[in-house]
Amino acid sequence: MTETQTFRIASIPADGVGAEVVAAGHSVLDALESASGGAYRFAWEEFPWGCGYYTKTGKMIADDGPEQLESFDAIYFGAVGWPTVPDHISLWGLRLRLCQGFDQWANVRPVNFLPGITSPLRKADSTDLDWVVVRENSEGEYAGFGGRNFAGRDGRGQIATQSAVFTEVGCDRIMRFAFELARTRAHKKVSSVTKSNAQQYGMVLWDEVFADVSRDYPDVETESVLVDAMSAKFVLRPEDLSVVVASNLNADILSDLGSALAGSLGLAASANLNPERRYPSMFEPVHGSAPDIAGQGICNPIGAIGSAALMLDHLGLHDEAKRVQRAIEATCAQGVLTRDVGGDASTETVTGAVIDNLAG
Ligand code: GGG
Repeated sequence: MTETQTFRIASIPADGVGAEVVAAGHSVLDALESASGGAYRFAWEEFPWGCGYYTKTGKMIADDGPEQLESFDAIYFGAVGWPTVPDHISLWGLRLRLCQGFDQWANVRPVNFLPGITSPLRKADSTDLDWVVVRENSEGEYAGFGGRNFAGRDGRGQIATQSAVFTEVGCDRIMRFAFELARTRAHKKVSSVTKSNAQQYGMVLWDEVFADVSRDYPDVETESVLVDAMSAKFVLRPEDLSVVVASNLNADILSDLGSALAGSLGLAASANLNPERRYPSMFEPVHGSAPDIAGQGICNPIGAIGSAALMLDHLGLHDEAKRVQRAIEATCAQGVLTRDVGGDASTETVTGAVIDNLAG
């Protein structure tokens, strides 16, 4: 008899709809586990961190939170943010603390164009589109450099600075990551995005490193595009894109635009990867905590379930990852959709349909 392989997963539902979508992904993995005939099991441990924890303790995560998470095989995350806690405190206190603390420097955000979902792009059928946004996840505009000074006598003289930090090593590794990814795809192309005409130091370094790294990948088509032009290109020339690599802030904005163009932010999955595998990687839907619909059982679980598929792939369960992705596609094609994508199904109904479709 072969031994059961155990994967230890830390779940952090955090805030708002985070709990609902993490529960959805958890049940999909439970269903896979039950069908695996004992080949593998997921050992889950849930952590109560987030804005509720902050209200009780003044902290978004326990002091020794990172140490508690370090030995897990992966982290499955929901969403962070709640109106009672300033967003910069909740984001820095939890999501960014984990991404930066665990050196998850590559944030992979596939843009999922799914059957049965109407994209606002002009193309009637957008399922032939296939983009991945690769977000530099450790520095850039999110380096956390800056400060506030000079309140002045009347309290109106404040100066705030916020510096972006670009290191040659940071640029080089994210670009090589994007090129390696492009090599695995049908459309072997990397589009690099900056605003290097206006931001003449860090983003010019980014452009120079991109040109250097490109020379090592002559089989991959390249382009460098300014972020404003790239926003227009997402809408007007969508078939021209494959892998898009950008800094922390630019990629965050472009991936939201991409998922809105695919039909809804609720569809978008992501992986915060520590490619060296020294620390656990973290998988989460791109969307936030959506306080306006939290607790109503109507949020879209597809982004979180897609993130669970990315987690399976990372754990080496490649066939299972494909099965989950196919089940997502079948569910959407059947028209079992939450209201953000034009349906009226609940979170639970969509999750149940994905589980039913795992068998297909
Ligand atoms: N699941 C992703 C999430 O909770 N995002 C919250 C957010 O505000 N993110 C902003 C960012 O990561 O830049």
